[in-house]
Amino acid sequence: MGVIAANPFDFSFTPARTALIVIDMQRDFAEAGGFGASLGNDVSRVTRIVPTVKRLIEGFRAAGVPVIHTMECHKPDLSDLSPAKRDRGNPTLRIGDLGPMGRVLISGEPGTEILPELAPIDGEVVIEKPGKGAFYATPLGEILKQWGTRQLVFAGVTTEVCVQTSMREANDRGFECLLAEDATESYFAEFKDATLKMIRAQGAIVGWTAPTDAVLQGLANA
Ligand code: TIU
Repeated sequence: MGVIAANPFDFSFTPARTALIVIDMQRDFAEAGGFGASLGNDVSRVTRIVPTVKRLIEGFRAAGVPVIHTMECHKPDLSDLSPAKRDRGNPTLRIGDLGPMGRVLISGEPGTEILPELAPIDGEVVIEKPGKGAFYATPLGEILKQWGTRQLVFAGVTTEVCVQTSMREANDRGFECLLAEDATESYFAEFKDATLKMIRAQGAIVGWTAPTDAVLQGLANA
């Protein structure tokens, strides 16, 4: 058993039943010319957390606890992209359009790739997801069931969109979830802050939050 000093109270976990899920640390959300920037966002907020996410990933690798990566992306024929998603907002580049980093959020395109500093290593699961949540229309739930995973640590972007949606999906599927506070980011400081608060409110109604140092300390002592 391990314990992470977390909010609103300690998070107990069993390393053999735990996994780290790194949400959508893709070039398209972090680099100029990508989808995030095309929506009018300041992407430097995302690049700032890369060293912390890297430290978290390396800690899980060192502890032998699985790391799962997700990528928000769609099939080249757009058959998994609903008009409701494609037409939302007023981006200068829509999903599937050709931009400076290839076709936006399309599987296999350069912009869709995970940032090189955080790239998956051999044997790590990479989930391509067409929705904001990591469980919707993906094999993630089945994989975690096969592994016997019960607890999930989350990191990645953006806090209130794909991370929170995935955490809520996981919570409803019976997982105990912790979000690494400084290994997640939003394009909006106030949205990140509100999300961390709403996750751990009401006695951890969605889950726990903790700084990366506390997560790594809990892993090292487990
Ligand atoms: N990965 C993810 O959060 N996708 C988004 O589109 N997020 C925004 O905040 N736009």
